[in-house]
Amino acid sequence: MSDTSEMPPNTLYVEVSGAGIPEVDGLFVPSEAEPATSESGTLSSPGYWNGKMAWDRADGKSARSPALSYSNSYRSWRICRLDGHLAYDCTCDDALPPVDREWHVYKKGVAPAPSVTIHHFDPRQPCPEPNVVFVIGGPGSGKGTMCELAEIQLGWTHLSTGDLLRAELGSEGPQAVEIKKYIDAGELVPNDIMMRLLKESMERITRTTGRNNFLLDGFPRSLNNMKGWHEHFGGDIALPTMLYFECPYDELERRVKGRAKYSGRSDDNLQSLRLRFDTFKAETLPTVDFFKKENCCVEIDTSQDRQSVYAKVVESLDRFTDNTLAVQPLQPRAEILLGLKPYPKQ
Ligand code: UP5
Ligand code: MG
Repeated sequence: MSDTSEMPPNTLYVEVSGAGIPEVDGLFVPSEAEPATSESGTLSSPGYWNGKMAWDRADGKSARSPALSYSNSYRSWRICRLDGHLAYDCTCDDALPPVDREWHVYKKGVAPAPSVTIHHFDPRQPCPEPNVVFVIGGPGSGKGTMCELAEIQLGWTHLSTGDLLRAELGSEGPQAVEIKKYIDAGELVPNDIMMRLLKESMERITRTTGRNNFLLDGFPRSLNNMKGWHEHFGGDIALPTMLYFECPYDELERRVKGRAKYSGRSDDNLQSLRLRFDTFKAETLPTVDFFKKENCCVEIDTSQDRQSVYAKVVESLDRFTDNTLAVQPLQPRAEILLGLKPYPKQ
């Protein structure tokens, strides 16, 4: 694993699609505008404007510097056209230009409306390598709960392979029928589907948010999955660490029965649970043995209470976790996941 988590997401790539203003497309780098007083009276410093980061076009073609910056007066992020006039804006207080919502087209009259995608990394360059930790355990062993906590509290990105598959089902994509067949039978979906979903998600997240610490919840489920991993992510890269959640079957059954009352999952019933557990023993445990032999497995007893389990997870992720996030107070959702506050009524 490479420690690219230290790499600040300071390069933005703006991509306009539809009938937008294509001249706005391109790579943006931290602004070198001379310190000046902005329209709201805030004194800027190099690379900053109105107290937030600001960018210039990398090709220097814009008549205005910074060409992408925040306006305090309008409380919005703004991207300029080459002539310096406004092209797109997005009203919000976000610290960085938002990458997860539509930007407003400043001058209407273009139809259909374009959408602007901001990549934190130039998509023409290879995507920075992800830092990956695998999280494996039986159905109901607490993978989703602990990964969600690590996402909220520690800034890791939680990617549940099961959730990726369910999202694909929900979107009724071309492979939805095939995926449903495997999930309902408690069997593993073929490698090519799983690898495509994983690779696309990780790249999209890193390129648009700059985040590249990933917890892969529920992967690898089999030695065959590991083969697919090496084929798609390279055979030479170091083996990721695996967190293995050990929990006895009776406890798994008790938890999944409890979750079935509200989860809406088609596989949260006793029959599917037994099939999933059989698949886990037959297919997944051999991968755990493999990681143990390679000295890359951290075993955690997850039959313990949530707070004890979480403390072990924090310790295991310590090396790649942003220290400033690690010491922040518990978020309200984290208090619920840790059992310190009740779940909201469904
Ligand atoms: N809970 C959690 N921790 C607790 C604790 N310490 N003490 C007390 N209670 C605790 O937890 C389950 C329940 O237990 C929750 O109610 C929680 O509050 C409580 P959860 O965190 O949801 O457990 P998790 O391990 O995530 O259980 P899940 O059922 O999601 O695991 P599965 O591995 O079975 O499900 P997944 O969604 O990963 O996969 C579903 C299917 O997708 C598979 O069966 C397979 O068909 C397919 N799939 C593939 O084919 N390939 C893949 O790579 C991935 C999935
Ligand atoms: Mg889960």
